Amino acid sequence: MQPVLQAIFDSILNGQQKVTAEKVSQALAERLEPVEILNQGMVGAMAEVGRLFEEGEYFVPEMLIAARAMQSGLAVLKPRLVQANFKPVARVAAGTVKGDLHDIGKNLVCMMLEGASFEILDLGSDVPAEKFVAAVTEQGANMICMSALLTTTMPNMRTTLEALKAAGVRDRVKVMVGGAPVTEGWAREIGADGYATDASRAVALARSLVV
Ligand code: B12
Repeated sequence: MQPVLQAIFDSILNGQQKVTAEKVSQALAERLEPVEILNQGMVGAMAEVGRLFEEGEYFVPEMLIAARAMQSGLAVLKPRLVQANFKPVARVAAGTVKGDLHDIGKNLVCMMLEGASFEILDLGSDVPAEKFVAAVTEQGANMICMSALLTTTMPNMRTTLEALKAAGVRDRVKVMVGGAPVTEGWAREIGADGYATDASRAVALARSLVV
């Protein structure tokens, strides 16, 4: 790995917010591709944080400060991932489902979609089904992106799909799901329109769903 990418990786593992932001700026100044910085330096580091947590070397506070460092790096990267967009392709309501506070992956999906000319209504994290429904009925969203990082919150994706049906608006929206524990099979089982493993594939999927 390039030294600056290694430095970004290490600074996220160590939860150094300021260093992460500085090193991401440095990598951009060195003309590294934003997507390379993101995938190798940053997303790779979060996967390592997850591994350390599983092995009992990291605990929630370490995960939290690593996540903050990741967010500070993403703030620097965002303008380069999101280019000026013109006519929106679709209006996307995005959120992490009820009970789930993990928002880094959802934020990345939003950034990449925004860069691909989708209009984003970011509903945040811990989003109840009614809020997704209201985004469709009151704000005219025609696509929904639901993220879940916990096996215990995945069923809330199904709850949202059921609420959309109950409100009579299921056929007005395309529903995409994702997050580490989510699979293609799960997406099919709950009746979502699509699933993607990462933010770049989420863009390709979203494009295929709007045409
Ligand atoms: C950072 C982190 C946290 C932070 C979150 C901070 C934040 N603002 O997000 C904090 C410290 C708050 C946290 C808390 C908890 N966490 Co946590 N956390 C993580 C960690 C290390 C990284 C997650 C992350 O950001 N990954 C990086 C992003 C970029 O990846 P991603 O989210 O998967 O998103 C990508 C794709 O999945 C996809 N995608 C995501 N969303 C969507 C949506 C759509 C529509 C599409 C198409 C694609 C898509 O695209 C994204 C970009 O490529 C993971 C480990 C892991 N390997 O995932 C554990 C992990 C998810 N956490 C875990 C646990 C257990 C918890 C806690 C319960 C711990 C506790 N005892 O309190 C709490 C739960 C809090 C809650 N109610 O939500 C477990 C979950 C286990 C399980 N099977 O359910 C994991 C897997 C750790 C582990 N190995 O055990 N956590």
